[in-house]
Amino acid sequence: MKPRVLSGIQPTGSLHIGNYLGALKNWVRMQHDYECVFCIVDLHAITVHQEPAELRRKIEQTAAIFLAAGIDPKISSVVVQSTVPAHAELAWLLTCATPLGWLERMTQFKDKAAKQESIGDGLLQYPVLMAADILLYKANAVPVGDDQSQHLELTRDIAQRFNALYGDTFVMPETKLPTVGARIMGLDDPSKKMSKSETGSNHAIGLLDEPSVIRKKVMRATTDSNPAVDFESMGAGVVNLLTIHQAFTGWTDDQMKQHFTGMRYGDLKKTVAE
Ligand code: ATP
Ligand code: LTN
Repeated sequence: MKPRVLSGIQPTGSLHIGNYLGALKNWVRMQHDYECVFCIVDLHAITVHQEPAELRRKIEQTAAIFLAAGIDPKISSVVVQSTVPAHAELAWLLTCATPLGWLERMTQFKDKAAKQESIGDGLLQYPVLMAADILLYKANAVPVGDDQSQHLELTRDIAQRFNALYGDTFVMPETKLPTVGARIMGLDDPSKKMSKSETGSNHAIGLLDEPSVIRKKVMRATTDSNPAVDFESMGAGVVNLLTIHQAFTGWTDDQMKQHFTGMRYGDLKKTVAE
């Protein structure tokens, strides 16, 4: 039997190249070696308010993007989380085995809570539901971007605790990060992770953006005060543009250095935009 993969994306906002390079691209590659379940996690999406009609539209759009990116429904399962009640049921059982302090320490909770006027309990429980998604399918591997590493560690902690309390029940899942592109940063502010929930018009490159829009966004990306690429001293914006290029092309570090050393930023941006 092939080992199992489970991963998920929230049907919120517009999917961007961070979602593709951090998650989707790896999913497409792994589906031949693993038995895969890819989840559209609408129950996670409603931890912050969503308009019901818009959420339904986003679920369909996310499914279409999965297929367009190369997820093959003949070999992989695509699941809308809320259609399988066992996700929420297991989440409750795991909630009862999870100390509150573990959840309050999660950085995503702290970041998202800081942006809300009143903090819903769902936001705190979010990683327990994520643990349920993974443990329910006895997934061996979970391909995600770097921002989810802490949630994966928590998943293993919850599984270990549950197994210790009730006997060997859950498989320990392994985190699978891409070697390049695990954390794509915002084009407008390279100190922040590219994210669907950031509203700035030059923040993210959407998977559904027109080529002309993508070019404009890349040309406007924040760099640093050097005139040209110097691999010994680069600001985060330049590192980000090079990372995006490397993740899409699959070039080695040596190829990157040979091609880009000394290149002026205008030309670097033109190359990345193409
Ligand atoms: P939100 O801002 O609404 O939380 P998001 O952009 O973080 O959304 P998610 O649906 O939470 O997107 O994430 C889906 C997948 O994409 C996860 O595996 C996550 O790790 C990955 N991912 C999200 N943003 C990035 C990024 N900037 N770089 C690499 N991977 C990312
Ligand atoms: N929290 C994840 C989405 C997610 C997920 C999962 C990822 C929900 N359930 C299970 C991997 C496995 C995020 O990317 N924000």
